[in-house]
Amino acid sequence: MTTDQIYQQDSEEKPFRFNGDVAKVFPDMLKRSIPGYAATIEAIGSLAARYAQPDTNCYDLGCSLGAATLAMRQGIDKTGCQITAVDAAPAMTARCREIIAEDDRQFSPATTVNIVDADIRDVEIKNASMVVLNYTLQFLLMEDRQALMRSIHDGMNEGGLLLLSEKVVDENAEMEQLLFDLHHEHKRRNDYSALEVSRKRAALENVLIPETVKAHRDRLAKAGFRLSAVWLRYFNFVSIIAIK
Ligand code: GEK
Repeated sequence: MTTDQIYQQDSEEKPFRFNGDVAKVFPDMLKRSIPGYAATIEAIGSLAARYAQPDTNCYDLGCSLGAATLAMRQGIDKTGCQITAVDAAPAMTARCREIIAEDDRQFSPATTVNIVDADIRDVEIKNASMVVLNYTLQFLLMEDRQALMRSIHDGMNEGGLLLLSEKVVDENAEMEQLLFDLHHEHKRRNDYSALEVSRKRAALENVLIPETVKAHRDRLAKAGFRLSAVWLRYFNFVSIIAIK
């Protein structure tokens, strides 16, 4: 795994982009930056075993290098499933294709994966038994989030499962400060310097727009999901499951 040193060198203030430099270090970046990331990937495998249904589609929206896609594929134990993995960053999908091809060569899995270069807002969801938005919605314009959630809901089969993981903000300013500080310390423990942490934070300003847990659950309910629950919270990162 190549170590993320992007904000060691980069002193210029530029917004964060999912480019080739990021794709190269991405697994290390996620592992060191997102508390609970490994747990979400593990749960996606378990949930795929329960929720992916025969002859249906599963979606990984904002797939990056395909970690959630691979977890879903390993979890699925039904026949006739197809995974559509979508990302708008060509540097991500190019590397994702190599990773999935290597998995195909090694394991010849029954579930096929279709990697699509597209904006997730333009993808038609249909006959879906499982949809994953693992830390992706936070990068969408706020005004586009409800419509996306509605189109995901409408393209899912009854009883289908959506997994939504996000960075969040707390309603209470004091608690938000504490959670913010705990995340900062977590990154410092994972060998990011204070300068790297603050540069990355500046680069993500207005690129990653977090909301409260309540805002996410209200949106899911408004989109038509019958149930939702937070199954993981680690500082200011949560993962929610919702059922149609
Ligand atoms: C994982 N899910 O490893 N359309 C398509 N892709 C998008 C869009 C969009 N509108 N906006 C952002 N992306 C992955 C991790 S990373 C999370 C997801 C992070 C893509 C973007 O190109 C990037 O690859 C991904 O969403 C977000 O489980 O970097 O914090």
